[in-house]
Amino acid sequence: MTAEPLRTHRGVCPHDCWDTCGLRVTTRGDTVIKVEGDPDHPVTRGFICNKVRQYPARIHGADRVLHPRRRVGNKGEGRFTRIGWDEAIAEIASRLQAVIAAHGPEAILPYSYAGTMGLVNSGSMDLRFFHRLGASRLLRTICTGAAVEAFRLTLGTRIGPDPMQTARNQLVIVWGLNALATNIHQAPLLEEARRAGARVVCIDPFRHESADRADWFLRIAPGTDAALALGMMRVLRDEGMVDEDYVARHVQGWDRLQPRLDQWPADRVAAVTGMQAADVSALARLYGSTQPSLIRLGYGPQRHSNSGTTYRAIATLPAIVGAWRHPGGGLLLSNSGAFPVDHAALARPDLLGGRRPRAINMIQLGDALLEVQDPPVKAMVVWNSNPAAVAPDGGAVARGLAREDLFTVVIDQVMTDTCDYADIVLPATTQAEHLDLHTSYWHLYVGLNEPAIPPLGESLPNAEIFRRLAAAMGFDEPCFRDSDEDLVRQALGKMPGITLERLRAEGPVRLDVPTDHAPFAEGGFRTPSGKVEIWSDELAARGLDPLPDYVPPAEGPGGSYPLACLSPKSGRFLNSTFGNLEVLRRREGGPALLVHPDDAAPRGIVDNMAVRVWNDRGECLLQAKVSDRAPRGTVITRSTHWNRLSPGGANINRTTSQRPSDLGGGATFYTNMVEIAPAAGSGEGEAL
Ligand SMILES: Nc1nc2c(c(=O)[nH]1)N[C@H]1C(S)=C(S)[C@@H](COP(=O)(O)OP(=O)(O)OC[C@H]3O[C@@H](n4cnc5c(=O)[nH]c(N)nc54)[C@H](O)[C@@H]3O)O[C@H]1N2
Ligand SMILES: Nc1nc2c(c(=O)[nH]1)N[C@H]1C(S)=C(S)[C@@H](COP(=O)(O)OP(=O)(O)OC[C@H]3O[C@@H](n4cnc5c(=O)[nH]c(N)nc54)[C@H](O)[C@@H]3O)O[C@H]1N2
Ligand code: SF4
Ligand SMILES: [Mo]
Repeated sequence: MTAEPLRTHRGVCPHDCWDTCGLRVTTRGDTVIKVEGDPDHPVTRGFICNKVRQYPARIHGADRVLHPRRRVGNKGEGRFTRIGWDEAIAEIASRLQAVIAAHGPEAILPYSYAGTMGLVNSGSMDLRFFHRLGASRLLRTICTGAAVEAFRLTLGTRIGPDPMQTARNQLVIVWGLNALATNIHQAPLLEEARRAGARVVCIDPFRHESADRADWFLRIAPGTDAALALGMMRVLRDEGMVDEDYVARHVQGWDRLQPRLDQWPADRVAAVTGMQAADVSALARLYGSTQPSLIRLGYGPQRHSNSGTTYRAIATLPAIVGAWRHPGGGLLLSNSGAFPVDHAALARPDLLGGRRPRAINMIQLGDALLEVQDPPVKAMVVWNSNPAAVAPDGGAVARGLAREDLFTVVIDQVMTDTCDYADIVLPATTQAEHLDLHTSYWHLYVGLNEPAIPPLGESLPNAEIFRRLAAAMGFDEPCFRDSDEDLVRQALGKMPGITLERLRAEGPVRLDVPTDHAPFAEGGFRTPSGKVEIWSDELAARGLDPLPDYVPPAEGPGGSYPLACLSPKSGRFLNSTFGNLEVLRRREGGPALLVHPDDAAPRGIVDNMAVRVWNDRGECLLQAKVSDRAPRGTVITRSTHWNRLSPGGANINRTTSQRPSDLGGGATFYTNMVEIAPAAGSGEGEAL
């Protein structure tokens, strides 16, 4: 028998990751044997992370869902039997119709996030279905809720410089971002900048792998960045380092901020942030005297109760020194606003037909399932997300999902923690098996993912599953018959010059943005005034503080729990995705907790000891790593491990809270005070 020939296919990584890599997928017959970085993708440049290099094991793994399944055991138990597609779709349609008849469509809750970022399989046919249904709306806040709102209010959008121009800067402040873990193509760009003479500063509570590469690591107490930003602005003002011309033309409210800056001398900033006063002043002087400069802001500092106003303060900084004048300079959080994707054409909110269903914040899923009435949530459809593992207050989420009177459908590729609670599990295709279109929230390229193999088993793309559900519900609008290619064309409708055919022929296409891109060199912010709105008329009208300020995090030292707990991302997982792959779990070495020696010693905690981590919300077991990489008073665990694969069946989200951030209703995973102690019966060297 002769072996089938090897073939390569052009793909795009679907994951919720800054890099949106171009992929080269190698197949033999219907098997994916290798996934590599596309050498021709200008940003990917032939390398990808170790996670997606394991994609063949994910596609062809033993826990892949290949057929629709119906639950036979108790909720949470994870026992299912195979059923056919027709039976599954008919059962779902009749259960949803029964819920609508008894409680109205708002008793149905869609729950999705960014398992795939593809525009065909996320935010298109799926949302059409729920809009037509009139189901409750989901506020998708779990990742960027506060930042989106803060940037909308302050800059009007999320657009920054082209990250490929990072090396043009003489100073790069990497603020709450661990590039080597979460944004691996940013790391070589920072090295390139350093080789060209730039200084790289890292501001983080966690001395992580990327902090080791910075020229200057500044440790900051969690949730205190607004104090630093205000203190920096005060030094800039007092020492005459403000770009008065830029501020006069393009900033609203600098004058009104002055009394507030008066309150932030460097020694007060130091007392709040735990930094040295001299470092606060030195950082401000460096920032005020170095151009071009870039603040590369991550999402970590934004997972706090006060992060809306914090991100307003940080977003103000580059305008004060005129950093936006320079190509490659200014502030880069996200470039998602740069892509004119026609979301309305995809999601068709007009199918609501004038109805305005209630909104449920996805970070309050526990409350939504346990407490919300009028109507209560009686049915939930989950796709592109694994809330049992990633949503905060995981104990409440698990209790809600365990409700016998809740009808739950989960669409996924593998049997996740959430699938364990499903009544029906539907099998989704992976990126190797479907067509999709991708933009990035970091770089400026659009890419088309071509399927490399046919769908495995009976799996189907999300878009097709929602087409079938729509037909079963009797929705006869033509938009429910749009093909995947139609959806790609609709998404591209407002991107002149970028077509499906061109993407197929050429591979990744750059947005029509010059290399010398300096989006706000001449102002033109997308706010009502066209300026950076330090003073926000909208916030004033809403009765909120119109100026950025430092507000202490909602849970702080002095309460019942003494230690702040951060759970930033691991380089080996993508949120909970890949958390089931043996090879990556082995490399990660199990769920661990970094504890500063001064916090470990008084509690009798030694290296490798099993520790219990708890607060009023819940608890989990982790393995202590005594290390000064964690600051005194803060413990750090990398996320997100599966509950099912964690000791005691619980991960760190048993302790995190459903409290929304000050602006935008965002998640506050990192405002989380806990206590820790040796786990009962644990001894030195005992592995979990
Ligand atoms: N390998 C990998 N890559 C990923 C992901 C993944 O799970 N794994 N997830 C993807 C997703 S969904 C996202 S949103 C991005 C996120 O990308 P990042 O923003 O890099 O990720 P985080 O881990 O949320 O936080 C980054 C840093 O913020 C720090 N931090 C926490 N609190 C504070 C604070 O109060 N102040 C300051 N200055 N720093 C603070 C943390 O210690 C951490 O080092 O990464 C994406 N890329
Ligand atoms: N403690 C703690 N918790 C956190 C965070 C943290 O830093 N600390 N980070 C938060 C952040 S930033 C985010 S963005 C969220 C992430 O939350 P989620 O978006 O829920 O991310 P994942 O855990 O990766 O789950 C995505 C699921 O979608 C599935 N999937 C992938 N592709 C497809 C597809 O094509 N079709 C279907 N149907 N399913 C698919 C995957 O198999 C996976 O089970 O987690 C949050 N949770
Ligand atoms: S997860 Fe991120 S770094 Fe890894 S291949 Fe995907 S886009 Fe690239
Ligand atoms: Mo995220």
